[in-house]
Amino acid sequence: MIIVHGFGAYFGMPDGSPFVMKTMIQLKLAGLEYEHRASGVAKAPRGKVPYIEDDGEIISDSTLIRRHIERKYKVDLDAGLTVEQRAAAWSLEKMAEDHLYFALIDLRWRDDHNFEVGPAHFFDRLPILLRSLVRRIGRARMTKTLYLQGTSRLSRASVEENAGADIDAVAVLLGERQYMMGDEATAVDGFIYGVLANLLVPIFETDLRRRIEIHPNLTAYVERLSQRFFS
Ligand SMILES: N[C@@H](CCC(=O)N[C@@H](CS)C(=O)NCC(=O)O)C(=O)O
Repeated sequence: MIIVHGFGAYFGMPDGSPFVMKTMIQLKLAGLEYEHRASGVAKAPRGKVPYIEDDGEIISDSTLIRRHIERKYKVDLDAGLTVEQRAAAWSLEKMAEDHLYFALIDLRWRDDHNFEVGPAHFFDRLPILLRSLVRRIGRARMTKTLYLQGTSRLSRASVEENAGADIDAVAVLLGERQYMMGDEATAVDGFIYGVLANLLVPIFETDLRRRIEIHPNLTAYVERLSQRFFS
């Protein structure tokens, strides 16, 4: 059986990482069973989750995992899509992964309240004497990543405005459809669901939750996928 290594369940989400949620959904779409483990990044080959173990083979990075399962198990997670639709789905997924996602983590790691109620808990399993030190180091490392990536050089208002435009774009593209690309779920639904569901987590203070909630099609979409994949 395939093992999916992630952070484990946090904040009411099946996993603390939307990338892990993407992989979990894509495995379900491929009809493959898996065991989900809360391993964290300590043994992750690229220092990030998700990574999977499949019959002794270790694959990290959600996109490489998707490619692995499509090749090995001869499934097409975009079955039924035209070449143009596949291109649109890929662009949409990468906008969400490489832009909207960074707003999600910027709002969680940079804001003191959001950090305390959220990512600070990623360190709870550490021995008490080490916990606050490792938590500080972890936050400093993430802050540096966000600075190098560029998002945290913007004001919070600009981060939310830019991410709000992503959310509005997803809402327009979804329209009245059941899934992002039509009546059937495809690969792109994995991350779009993962990131929207995380932005809706009520303990975090962010305008982006309200930005999603003004689009009833988006809240219905998140509810529909929660029911189908994680109920
Ligand atoms: N490109 C990677 C991104 C994965 C990623 O950024 N994972 C985050 C969690 S959402 C992580 O493991 N971060 C830990 C770290 O950077 O130390 C993928 O698609 O799997």
